Amino acid sequence: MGRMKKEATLIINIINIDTEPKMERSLVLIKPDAMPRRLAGAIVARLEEHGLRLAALKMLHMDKSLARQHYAIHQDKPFFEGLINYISSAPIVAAVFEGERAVEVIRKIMGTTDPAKAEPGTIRGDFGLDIEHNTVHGSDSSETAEEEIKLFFNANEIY
Ligand code: IDP
Ligand code: MG
Repeated sequence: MGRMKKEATLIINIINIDTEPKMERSLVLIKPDAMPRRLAGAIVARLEEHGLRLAALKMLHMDKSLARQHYAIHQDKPFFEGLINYISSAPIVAAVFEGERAVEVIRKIMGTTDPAKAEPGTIRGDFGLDIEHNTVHGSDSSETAEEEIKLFFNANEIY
């Protein structure tokens, strides 16, 4: 292939990568602090209002083993044991949402980890109580999302 043609092909490929819709899935957890405050429906609604498609939904009480697997990346952090106790303290809602760049979009709608720093209008900014009791979980990358989804849902529970 000539140099010009190679360069043209490269440019076309770059344009395609940039414009192709990136359909992703993300795991969302509505954490224990949200449930007694009757926020589950409002949180699902906020995500749906942004055009994200609900692909799976269930209520469950996480046991410590599932909690440790889900938060394994934080096992050496000082807050790990507290986090495991908290997330397994009461029933929660787990959901899979799908959409273009769903991981990034959901993280924006959730707001930053610490509710004190999260923007008003975000789920954590509006509803979060403190850095631990921050109302929602959303996967932090497409790869982690697929791993996390497998912990909570069988393939035949995802639509
Ligand atoms: P993320 O949920 O925004 O991705 P991570 O840093 O992955 O934040 O932390 C996972 C979860 O651990 C947080 O959502 C929060 O519930 C809890 N957490 C994070 N940092 C702290 C902390 O400094 N103290 C107590 N809990 C924390
Ligand atoms: Mg995280």
